[in-house]
Amino acid sequence: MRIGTTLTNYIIQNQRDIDGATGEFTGLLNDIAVACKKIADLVNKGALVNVLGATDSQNVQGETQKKLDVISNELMIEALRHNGHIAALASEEMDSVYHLPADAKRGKYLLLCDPLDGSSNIDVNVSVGTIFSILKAPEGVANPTEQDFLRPGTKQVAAGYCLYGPSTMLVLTTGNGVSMFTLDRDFGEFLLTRENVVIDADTKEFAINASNQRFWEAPVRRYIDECLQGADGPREKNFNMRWVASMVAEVHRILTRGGVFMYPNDARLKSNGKNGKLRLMYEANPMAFIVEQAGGAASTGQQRILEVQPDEIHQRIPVILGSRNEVKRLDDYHLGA
Ligand code: AHM
Ligand code: MG
Repeated sequence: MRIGTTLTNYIIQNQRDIDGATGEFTGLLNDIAVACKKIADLVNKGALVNVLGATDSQNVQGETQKKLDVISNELMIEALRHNGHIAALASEEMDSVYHLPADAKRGKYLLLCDPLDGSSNIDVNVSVGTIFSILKAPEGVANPTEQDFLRPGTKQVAAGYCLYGPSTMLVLTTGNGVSMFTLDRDFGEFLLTRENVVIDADTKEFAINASNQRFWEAPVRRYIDECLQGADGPREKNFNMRWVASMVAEVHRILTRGGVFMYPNDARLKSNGKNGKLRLMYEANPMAFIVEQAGGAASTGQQRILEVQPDEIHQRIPVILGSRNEVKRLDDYHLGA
């Protein structure tokens, strides 16, 4: 498609490739884009509009919510609840499924989102993002329940993220490759700036929070240890390391220049009863879908992320994703352990 075409036009053109899609799907992506533009505006203005800092409330994960976490969640709901494109919404910032007002028309999609991922970065003016995953809603159900959301990532109709960085970019897959759009603030539109994104199969760059090293399991320890030995070790090449602590920025870098990202399970998380840190349904699944659509891979170390059957909306999962030969190597190390 022509570089510079608007997101709306792009979606209309692509809609025919999506099984059973009607104008509703275009409408839904448009609603999400509207919310993202509003969030982008607030993230950009920051202290000028008094949105930095924390609230005194916690989300279901027991994490203190930032003001912008709460506002972004409200903006997503506001953009979606009256337009008739979704049947229900689930978010990192809400304990349970959000049901539409009784008088609102029900649409045929379910939306899962992390309205503002990487929010520990807000106050230090580093990139954050919105992540979303779209599933089909069950037919004829006015108020879908948590059970209706619990589908593996392979069932996603579309997924994407919006990165609030030096530029605001929306990255999207509808299962037919990955496209990137850049927000033109003069026109208020996302314009197509890159299509058919491909992640190199090999890389010399990894991303992991190394402060957790002493808690890692043996396969991750071995992998990172070998990377750090560089040209003197078994990998026979030097590696570079990055950690933004913002998954959206991390995945965007990998889509741009390759790499592997890991947030594995570890002894510290396990002792707190957690299976990894990141959430399966609105962090790992949408990112796994995007990465696979760009020719990369996404795994728990034991299993393809997209095939994991969820047990609950806020379920956590170990995540390894990016350049496929590195993900394969990590899978092999897990298998051998
Ligand atoms: P959040 O949803 O509470 O923002 O947490 C998710 C973020 C990811 O963006 C990032 O990869 C990770 O948490 C960073 O974790 P850590 O602070 O442990 O390095
Ligand atoms: Mg998050």
